[in-house]
Amino acid sequence: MAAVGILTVGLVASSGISCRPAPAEDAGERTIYVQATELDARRTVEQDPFPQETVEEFPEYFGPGDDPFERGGAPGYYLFMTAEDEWRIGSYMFVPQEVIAYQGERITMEILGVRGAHHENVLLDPDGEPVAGPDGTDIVFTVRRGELHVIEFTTEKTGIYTLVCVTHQPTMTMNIHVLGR
Ligand SMILES: [Cu+2]
Repeated sequence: MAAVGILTVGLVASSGISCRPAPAEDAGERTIYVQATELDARRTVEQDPFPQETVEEFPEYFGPGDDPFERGGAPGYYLFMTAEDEWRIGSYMFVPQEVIAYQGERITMEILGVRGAHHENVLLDPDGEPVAGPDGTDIVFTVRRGELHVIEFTTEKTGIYTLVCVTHQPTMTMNIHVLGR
């Protein structure tokens, strides 16, 4: 009986410790490795005819509809004829697009400019407000192809932080899902 009693006390004590929320400042560090990039495909019209119906159905993304050689619509998307016999389709993105973190973590994010000439970015908190870095200034920065840009911030709120490339909307946004401890 005595042994059972000790075991019971031990379980209660350990469960009490594990349920205590960790202080936000003790949540640790996390490094996230990111590519600023794009995915695309090139096809000859012999392989696949130019998908004119996509341009006409979504002109806000892929327009204008009257000149397939002109690149227009939303800057995050493209679909256009590159030559008389070839077309190209694609979109810009961060890889990864979805990231998980915990509240109170000190995040280091390394963003490598791989494809796309340049990306103008801002980091927003779950309320849509710019996030400040360690020096107190808002995290607003440009990544050019060939550069590695490092940002640091702390996930003070739970919810979804977003890294937004304002150059390439609506496709180029990373969601950082910050969970409570
Ligand atoms: Cu971009």
